[in-house]
Amino acid sequence: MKLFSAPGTCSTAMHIALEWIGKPYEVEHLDHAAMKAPDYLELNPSGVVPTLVDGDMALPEGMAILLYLVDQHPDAKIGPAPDSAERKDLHRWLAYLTGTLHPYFWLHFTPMRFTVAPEGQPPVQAASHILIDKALTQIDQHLEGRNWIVGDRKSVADAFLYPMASWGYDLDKPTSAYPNIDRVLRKLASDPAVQKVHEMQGTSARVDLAA
Ligand SMILES: N[C@@H](CCC(=O)N[C@@H](CS)C(=O)NCC(=O)O)C(=O)O
Repeated sequence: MKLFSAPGTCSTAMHIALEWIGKPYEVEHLDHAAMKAPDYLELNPSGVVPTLVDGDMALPEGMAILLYLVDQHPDAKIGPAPDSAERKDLHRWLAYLTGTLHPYFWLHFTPMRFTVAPEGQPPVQAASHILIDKALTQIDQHLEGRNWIVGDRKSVADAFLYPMASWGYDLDKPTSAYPNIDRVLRKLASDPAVQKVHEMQGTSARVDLAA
């Protein structure tokens, strides 16, 4: 398997999942220009990371990749099996994380894509902070009294929360203001697989593990 990724982005989640699986894989880190190059656009017409290549197959879209990895590697137990009662919860939370929380961060990071007026960018960012707070509050409430997002073991849903909530540490209302998310992020930041991913990316955990 080969993952096309970029340090610190959402594709960190798929990289963590590959580490949890523990089988040989390759990662290629792309910069912005490489994501828009014709050979990469053949694999991922959106020109974004992640893309997973497995044999002849190239699969874009984070949620699709994470579910593929769960199902192709059942022994790794990185998500509930398709016939289990908890599987619907994995779908629900992956859909929310990839389809709601993640796009809210696009408004924060790339406000210029959401307004045609330069003076419109600060209000777009301000709106993103309200939306991100709403989503992180919902996730934090869900995590109250729980160890992980789905069931009682870590899953690809937690892996996807990791980069999203890591971005949140830079906001005016930082991720540390959401105690249950902060607790899960701390556990993940201490996970050897996550630490290996940081090392391979040349990044470091945003959670202050000493605090
Ligand atoms: N719908 C895609 C979105 C992926 C996405 O937004 N990736 C970002 C990094 S977190 C990216 O590559 N952005 C580059 C760009 O938008 O030009 C997915 O879920 O995989």
